[in-house]
Amino acid sequence: MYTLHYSAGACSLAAHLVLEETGAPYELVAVNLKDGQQHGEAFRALNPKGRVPVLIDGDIVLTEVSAIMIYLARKHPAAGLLPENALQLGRCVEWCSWLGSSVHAAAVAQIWRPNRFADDESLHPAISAKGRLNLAECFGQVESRLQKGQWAVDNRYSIVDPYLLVFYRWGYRMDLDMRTLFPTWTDHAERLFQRPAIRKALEQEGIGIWP
Ligand SMILES: N[C@@H](CCC(=O)N[C@@H](CS)C(=O)NCC(=O)O)C(=O)O
Repeated sequence: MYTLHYSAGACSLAAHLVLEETGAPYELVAVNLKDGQQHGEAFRALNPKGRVPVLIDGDIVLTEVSAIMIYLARKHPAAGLLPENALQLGRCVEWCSWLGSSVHAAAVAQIWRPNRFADDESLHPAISAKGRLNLAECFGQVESRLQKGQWAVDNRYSIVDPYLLVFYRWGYRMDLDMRTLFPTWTDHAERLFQRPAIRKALEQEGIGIWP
């Protein structure tokens, strides 16, 4: 039995979606990020970085979205979430690495957490504005790399697809009209929403895709 520490709609959603796709039993533990629970002693003992997601598997404590998704995919190969083929595997890591760094840790953080980049609050609007430009460039790249009717890597469903959904949802929270701006990515999100595992995990978190 796995335990996933998550926060509704946070990047931990990708790990949750993958966990649900594996069909393995798990329990969810909600972490209240707004109340700062991630900085409390109990949570820091699990993850000194003070972030979700955290996956517990027996004695194993694993952090970082991509690491958790890769671990789960390899532990449950029948779910077919991570290719064996060297190039396809490389493509999956290429996507995950970029989504976790340039998109999440840089662009998104600049917009939502400018305090990570400068203590001087007068600089925060400029940092967020630059984050919006960075995000627009990244989202444009997602749109041009995806192909209508296809999954991200060689049209083979993988851990990359649910990870993309996290950012698609966040687009709306940043007041981007995702449907109009990114029609191919929207088609991708709509196809994800047809998958029972995706619907179930979203329901468990009490969230949807569209506002
Ligand atoms: N590099 C980490 C990032 C994790 C992360 O930033 N999680 C956010 C939620 S999306 C969080 O826990 N934020 C709480 C905070 O920054 O205080 C990963 O990929 O798992």
